[in-house]
Amino acid sequence: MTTSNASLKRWVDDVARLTQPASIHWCNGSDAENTALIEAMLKSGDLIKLNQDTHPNCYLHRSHPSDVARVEHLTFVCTRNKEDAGPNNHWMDPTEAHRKIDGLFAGAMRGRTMYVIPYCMGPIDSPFARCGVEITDSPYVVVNMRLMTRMGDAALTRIEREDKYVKGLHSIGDLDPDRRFIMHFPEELTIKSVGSGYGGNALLGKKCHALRIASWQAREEGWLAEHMLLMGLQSPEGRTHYVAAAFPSACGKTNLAMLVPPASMPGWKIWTLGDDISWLHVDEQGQLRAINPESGYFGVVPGTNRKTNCNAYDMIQRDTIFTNVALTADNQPWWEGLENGTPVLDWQGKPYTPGNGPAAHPNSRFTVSAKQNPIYSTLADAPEGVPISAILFGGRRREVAPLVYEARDWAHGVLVGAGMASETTAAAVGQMGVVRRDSMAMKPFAGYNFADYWSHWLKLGSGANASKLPKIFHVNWFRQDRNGRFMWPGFGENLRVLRWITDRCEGKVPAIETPIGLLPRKQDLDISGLDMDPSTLETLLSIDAGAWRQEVDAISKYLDEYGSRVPSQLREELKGVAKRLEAA
Ligand code: GTP
Ligand code: SPV
Ligand code: MN
Repeated sequence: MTTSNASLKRWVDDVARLTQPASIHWCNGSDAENTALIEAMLKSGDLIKLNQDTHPNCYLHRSHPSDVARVEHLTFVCTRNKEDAGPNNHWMDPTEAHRKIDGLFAGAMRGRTMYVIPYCMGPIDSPFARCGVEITDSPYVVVNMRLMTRMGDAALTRIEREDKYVKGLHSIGDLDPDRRFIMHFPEELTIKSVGSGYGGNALLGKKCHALRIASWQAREEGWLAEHMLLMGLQSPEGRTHYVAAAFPSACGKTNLAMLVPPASMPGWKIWTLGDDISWLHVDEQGQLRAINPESGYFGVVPGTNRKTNCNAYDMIQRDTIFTNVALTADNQPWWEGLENGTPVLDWQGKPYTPGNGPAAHPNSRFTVSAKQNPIYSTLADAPEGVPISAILFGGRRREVAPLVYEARDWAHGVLVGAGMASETTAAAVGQMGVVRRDSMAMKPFAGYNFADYWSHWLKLGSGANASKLPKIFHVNWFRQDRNGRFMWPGFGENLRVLRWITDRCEGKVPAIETPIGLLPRKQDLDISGLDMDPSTLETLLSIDAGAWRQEVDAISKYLDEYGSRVPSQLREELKGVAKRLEAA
């Protein structure tokens, strides 16, 4: 098989000349192809068969111990003008970057099969979908891309017709972290990634294309590519609101998108459209709409159980690829937070000894088709996407940020997103638990200068129909008490907060004006049936003016890092908060 598209054919030939594979395989996305790849990986040891009685068609992949998460320090945005990448990105001159990485690709696929993966991000028939082709020497990448994207013949047909696609070149190289680079050339719609086989570093449709390159394209074309889940909330009366929420990596998107309503809230239904990425655009009526460009989930495994999220738990009992989980004596996958079973082998395949670190890697992941989600929305494939009622920003903050507050308007909401911060997690290599600014949860993923990105957000709002603009909120499920315990029960109970949010969208309840935004009145946030004393709710819904003055100073310093490109409107919004805090 090959292609009728001359430029695609030429690129594949060029890559083959550089990387010297033993053979080339064009992926068609069929079941037979998938089965053959899995068989081959079982033979090579890339996959381990899990207990097929308890977990039919489930497999375990162990990545190299030095290759278990995204590597932000090795991720580059290579624009002609350094300022265009911004202080939020590592930058390298494109000529230098190509030279450096092509050196690592030279002969990298010798003796291996080179796979050509045509894929589409978004429903194949959607005008908002965008295509790409990933070339890789990793069969693990192929089977993951098949779950995560619309991959194969249908995508190739669209690519041949449109003749516009993102070129992604990937090789696992020798997995030496000193020869690992994830490089983006947004001006050339090109990605080159070498030396890692893991998740966001290697499945190029995901973070590299659908966020870094797409955010660049989105600015040029007037839309947004965001690190957001996408969900529908249906009230007992049958009204559905669609909500998009940006939380940093490993901060609760998958769990919120698949929320199981608590027994105390009968009649509410949640529908998942996506758990990680949303592409948003303003339609002809001025309404913000969103699609999920992905078709599967690459989700955090630890913490998943029947109680925290039975939808996620049920979904991963079959047809799932697990990466870096532990194993029980009878070959079932095991992870911290799973309520039953005992691990005998840790994520590296070594005998597990308690007290010697976790059995499953904290960033262990499942890959599964979205179709297996019991609450997958019937509108997830709608080419026009769904109308958005509310945008949520949120982080992991043990203090300062209240459980929920509403921005005063769109421009203030952009400040809330731009200024948000969160504690770092295991999703990226580096220190954990450190608070850092993570604008719109896009710090690792914005493919251009954050200052320009904030301007783009402001402009998008002013170009939409003001009466149809979604309301913007900030949430924090992760407040801790003096003993380090989470003060809010989280998971399914988060629906209580979502309910206040939809009440606000419908204009059903008033809110309390505070210097940082609008907070719920206590009587409007239903905590009935929760084991929570009123003083806890009081703390969760209160604002410490002193701490917030410090927060405003920190945000102001953060904006300063972006210099004169920062939109003055954002500075004005921040001044407004500062003034209101002074008066408080
Ligand atoms: P990425 O896939 O990395 O972008 O992450 P994500 O935002 O989808 O995070 P996910 O939902 O997988 O959650 C990550 C971790 O946070 C898991 O260990 C969850 O158990 C935990 N978590 C999720 N929601 C809540 C919550 O409401 N409260 C608390 N305390 N923990 C939560
Ligand atoms: C994240 O880190 O935000 C993820 C996982 O969703 S990865 O695909 O590895 O980036
Ligand atoms: Mn993510």
